[in-house]
Amino acid sequence: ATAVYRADYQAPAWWIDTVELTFDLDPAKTRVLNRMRVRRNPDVPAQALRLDGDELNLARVMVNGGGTSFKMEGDQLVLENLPEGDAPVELEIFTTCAPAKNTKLMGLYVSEDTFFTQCEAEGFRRITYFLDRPDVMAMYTVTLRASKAQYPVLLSNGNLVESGDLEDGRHFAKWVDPHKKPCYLFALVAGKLVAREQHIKSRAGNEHLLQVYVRPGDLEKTEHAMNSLMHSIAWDEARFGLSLDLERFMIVATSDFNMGAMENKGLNIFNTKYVLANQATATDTDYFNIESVVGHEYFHNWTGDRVTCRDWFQLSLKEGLTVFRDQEFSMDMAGSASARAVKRIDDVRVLRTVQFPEDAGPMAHPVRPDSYIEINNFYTVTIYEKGAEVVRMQHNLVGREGFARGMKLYFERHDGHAVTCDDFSQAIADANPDSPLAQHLPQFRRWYSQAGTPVLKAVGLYDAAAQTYTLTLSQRCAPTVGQPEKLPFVIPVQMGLISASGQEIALRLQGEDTAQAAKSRMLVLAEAEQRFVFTNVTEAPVPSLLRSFSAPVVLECDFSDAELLTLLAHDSDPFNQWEASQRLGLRYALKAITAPADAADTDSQPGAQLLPAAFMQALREVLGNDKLDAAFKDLVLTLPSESYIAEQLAEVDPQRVHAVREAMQLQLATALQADWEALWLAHSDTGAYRPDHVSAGRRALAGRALTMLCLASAQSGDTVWPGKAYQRCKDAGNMTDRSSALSALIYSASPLAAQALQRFHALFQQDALVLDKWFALQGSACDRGGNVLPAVKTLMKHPDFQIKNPNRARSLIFSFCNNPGAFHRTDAAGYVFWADRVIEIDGFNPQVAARLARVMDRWKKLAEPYRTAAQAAIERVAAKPNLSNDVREVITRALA
Ligand code: BAL
Ligand code: ZN
Repeated sequence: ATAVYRADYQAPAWWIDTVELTFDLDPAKTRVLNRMRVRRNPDVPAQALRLDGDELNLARVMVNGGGTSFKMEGDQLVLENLPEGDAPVELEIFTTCAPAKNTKLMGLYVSEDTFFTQCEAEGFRRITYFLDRPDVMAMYTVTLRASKAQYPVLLSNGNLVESGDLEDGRHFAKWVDPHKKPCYLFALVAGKLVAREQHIKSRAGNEHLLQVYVRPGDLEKTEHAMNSLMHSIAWDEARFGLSLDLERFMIVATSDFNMGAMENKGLNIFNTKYVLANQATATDTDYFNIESVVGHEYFHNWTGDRVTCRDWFQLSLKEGLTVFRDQEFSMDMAGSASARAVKRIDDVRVLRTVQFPEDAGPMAHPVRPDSYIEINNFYTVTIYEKGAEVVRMQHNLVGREGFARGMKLYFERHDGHAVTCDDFSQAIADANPDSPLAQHLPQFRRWYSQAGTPVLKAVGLYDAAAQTYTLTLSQRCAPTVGQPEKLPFVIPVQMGLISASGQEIALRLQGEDTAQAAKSRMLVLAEAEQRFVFTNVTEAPVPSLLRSFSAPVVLECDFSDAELLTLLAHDSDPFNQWEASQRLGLRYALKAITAPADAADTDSQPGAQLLPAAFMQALREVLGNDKLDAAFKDLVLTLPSESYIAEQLAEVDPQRVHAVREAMQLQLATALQADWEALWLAHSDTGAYRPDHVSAGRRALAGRALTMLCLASAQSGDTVWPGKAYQRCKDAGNMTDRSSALSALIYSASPLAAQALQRFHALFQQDALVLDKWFALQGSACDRGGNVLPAVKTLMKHPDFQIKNPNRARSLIFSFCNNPGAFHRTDAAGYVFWADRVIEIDGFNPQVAARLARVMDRWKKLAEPYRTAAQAAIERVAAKPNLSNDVREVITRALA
């Protein structure tokens, strides 16, 4: 496998203007007739036409209706003798493929007797020979032919223009997509499906048909997805003036899918996980995820489909922007300021616990990478979530209205084209010439080119005599793979100053005539170090920095405990209120973890008081504060995760981290027992189920209270709370309450857990998505003396476990491997299990295997004996011949 470099980009030597595809669908052998009209790109020196293919059987090639010479070079079909000149050439290629044998789930495959496609990034070449690159955009006409009894529904992109019966019980459907598109957006679906339908009229007065296709029996679980789609359409019109450009918009759900969902033009294909929901089977989180993913795929219709990427190095052009859009959509749907903050906190938690480690590890890459071996490995949290943060900073630097103007200009300039990340930021800046973004644009673009998480250091100095407060901001960024030196970033720092009594202080920088009315403002750090002097500051303030997480950086600031308690109690920015609780929790965890060994042995024992009284009191006040939302309280009471704590350490003993965090949990459970009981009483009856943010918050807090009460009971030997949890597992009217009660029993190692698990399984054995939860709960269980791995191995033999189904593999294997306390064992058995599964899964689905391989990214930080054992496991995978490019790239980077 060889690397591809961004610097090597060249425009295609040929264009494909039109494509007519005819499919004779058969699981064993599908015949594909591909008629293309191609022409030379006059801007590029004449070259042979090189078409990409992968695992295809080539039967015939014709040019302008006659035979032609061709040759194969690797997987490419090379046509060297095409007619000279600018005239279009008619090319006809006839191939066959074997969808039933396609376990990679890329290209055309079969799932539960239904045909599906997945073409992004390079799956179309597994369907037919093509210029499989996003900058070749063509008009598609697609005819599907198949047995009418077995495949009554035949779908492809665009509009259905003709359908009818054929001989021998077969039928056909012909689809024309009115928009040109890159081949990665092609899709077809054929099978026994039913649809929920909705006719809508857009603001512009156009009629559209919306359809959500699922397997018969699942129709009643599609209402939320349909509502989410309608909300997405209305939101994009209202916020960005972007309307649906198709008569028909379809979503189809499949239970075998490598990703979450896919934005194929007009025919989105979804993992069932992000479509199906009713209150009995889906949790609040599922409901919110469905809304977010339906939104994400729909928003791609403009940011991705209408304007696409020039090459795959520009992937974040569409993904970062579309994640930003779906985050904004979810926040706008959430409504209240508090609910918006909860969503922001959730997003930042993902960024910090998954993307920051990626940016510091062997797979670190810029938001716009410079090279890759396997593009599938670059559908990462850096491209998606950090990419969204980079778009968010641009939004913040030009303001909400300015960003809308920038988007308008972006579409005016680039609609129908394949463009770059630079084109995007240029449009946003050009639409806002007086903004700090325009002022700093070349430097701002370092967010796209430099990998790594910058550290923002803040030092405040109060001068009581001069009544000034000097804030010195500086930045640094550690070297990453291939990038030893980093130049300063442009860092927007939203901030405020708070008095010891909790008042917001008016912000007036030296040289300004008057204080700004707003008590929160944005500073822009563009140098390695800058000083900001605030005047008329009458008492020593506590700085509230990086409000709403205004830049994806690590903030280093020498806050005292008292200052953090002030922020927790009084900051008007809810993100920073929460952040203060996390800094304190992290501080006490790190103190206990790094304490000398003899002290450590006692500190992490049950009953150890690792969290000081003042912090406990502050948490008690948060729990009792009627003005705070339940969801927010739940987040404040969530300790930093083991993996987040581990990231802060130079050398990690995962069992020590686990023990300390568990000791802290136990302290929260026992010391706040009366508070948890009061919360349970106040929140456990959530009434009729509605998946709105307020009642979801109440359920989340009730679930946490129950978990804490079961944990405290395990300590005291009391059986009342486990009994209540068991009862809730039996009687709950919704999946959120049921699964959180089950989780409470498992987490507290209650003797009732096994029975509850058994009942849960019996109740839901027909529901694949709920069974995924059942497996996941056990794979992510809190480890007690190494009990999780044997349980996982037993579950691998369960009749409901199917390793080839990505959702099921993720639910058990990935849950276990991402469960630090269970995975990192002194006997290395977790690593042996990991290596075996990576090798096994790579044999049939490299994309999923490579994701699992990433679990070991941070192995070099491990203390002994974990480090040596991890290395041995990774080397064992590396030594396996015939590894896929996907896994090979991840493993090679890990060992480098
Ligand atoms: N484009 C791949 C799936 C997604 O990001 O929507
Ligand atoms: Zn996307």
